[in-house]
Amino acid sequence: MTTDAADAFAAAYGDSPDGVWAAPGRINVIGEHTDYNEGFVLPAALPQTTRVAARRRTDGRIRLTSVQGDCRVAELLLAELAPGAVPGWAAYPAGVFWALAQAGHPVGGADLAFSSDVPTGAGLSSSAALECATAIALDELFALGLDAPARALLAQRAENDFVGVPCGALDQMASSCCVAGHAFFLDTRTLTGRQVPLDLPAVGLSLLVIDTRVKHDLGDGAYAALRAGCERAAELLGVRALRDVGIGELAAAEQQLPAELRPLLRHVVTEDQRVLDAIRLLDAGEPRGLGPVLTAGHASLRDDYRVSCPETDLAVSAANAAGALGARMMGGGFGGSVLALVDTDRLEAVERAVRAAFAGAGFTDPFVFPAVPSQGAHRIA
Ligand code: GAF
Repeated sequence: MTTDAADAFAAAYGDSPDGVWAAPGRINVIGEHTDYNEGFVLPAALPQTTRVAARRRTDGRIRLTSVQGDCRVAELLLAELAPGAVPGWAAYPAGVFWALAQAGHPVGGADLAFSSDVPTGAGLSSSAALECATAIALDELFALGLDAPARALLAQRAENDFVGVPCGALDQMASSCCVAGHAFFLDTRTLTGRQVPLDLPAVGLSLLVIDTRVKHDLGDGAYAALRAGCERAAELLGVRALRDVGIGELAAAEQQLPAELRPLLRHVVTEDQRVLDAIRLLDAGEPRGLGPVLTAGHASLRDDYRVSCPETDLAVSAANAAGALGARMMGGGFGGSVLALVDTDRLEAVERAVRAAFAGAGFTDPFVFPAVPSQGAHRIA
């Protein structure tokens, strides 16, 4: 099987790879900013993937190239990898080598060539796709025998400790562990979960992704500040994480916090409840009921967590006004993508209405595509 990553590999290194692997971006049906509060999430993998063609080396050298990164080759030494030392996109795969080595796994060097169609900075986990593709490739090249959750946690460690972004486990667990045709209900405290069938086309529904093209950057400090605010709130409340505040205890807990931390608590507690509501609806065969849950999630991210922006707000209101059952922004926020639940026969009308609203507001034309729940990281050649 020939792939764009294998072609890039041949062009960069003049040979063929030992194998080619792919890891997807993700949507998140509901459960935003709950993962680092040890709460619940409900992602599904996208068909868009990052592919990596890879060949094992035994001399500790690492060569990295990417079609989207101008095909220049970055050369690194495994023994010299250190947090903060690798600039740009190469930090993500380099971080995975580092995390594996730190955990005592016998990895050597490797030549890798990447190609990706996961939109970057769009709240669709392009970074996790890059990390998880690297993790599965190295796992198999060096016969490490890891399972999908273990690879996800090493990828998260790469992002936390090597790249320096204090993300939770949502993105890497989704990219590694999702199953085609399903959403993945995950408890991020216990890292246990279950695959929930999500065959929306069978009931005349579709999930639409609206990438506003407003690029977000989790490394710019705002995400870390929100996480620190949640941790401070948990400390003041005397709980391990905000996950431990039940919805029935919310009003009393708010009174124990300074005003600026109350909205963070409100979002996290109500968002965990929305994930449980979504699961109940899916288990009961009532997927249309997800619509209001999504829109309530957006209001909470906009008004309490304050990670929305004019473009995501407009995408949500325009989609809903055009007949979407519900919509919300996804991911870290400050830009990125909106997910809308739409009757399949209204897809075109909703897309048209959102584009027209963006044009009217003078915003960049959004990139709109249907989300089809797809396979987590796997080998393709
Ligand atoms: C980003 C982070 F990487 C995730 O861990 C998660 O916190 C998400 O923002 C918000 O739900 O994607």
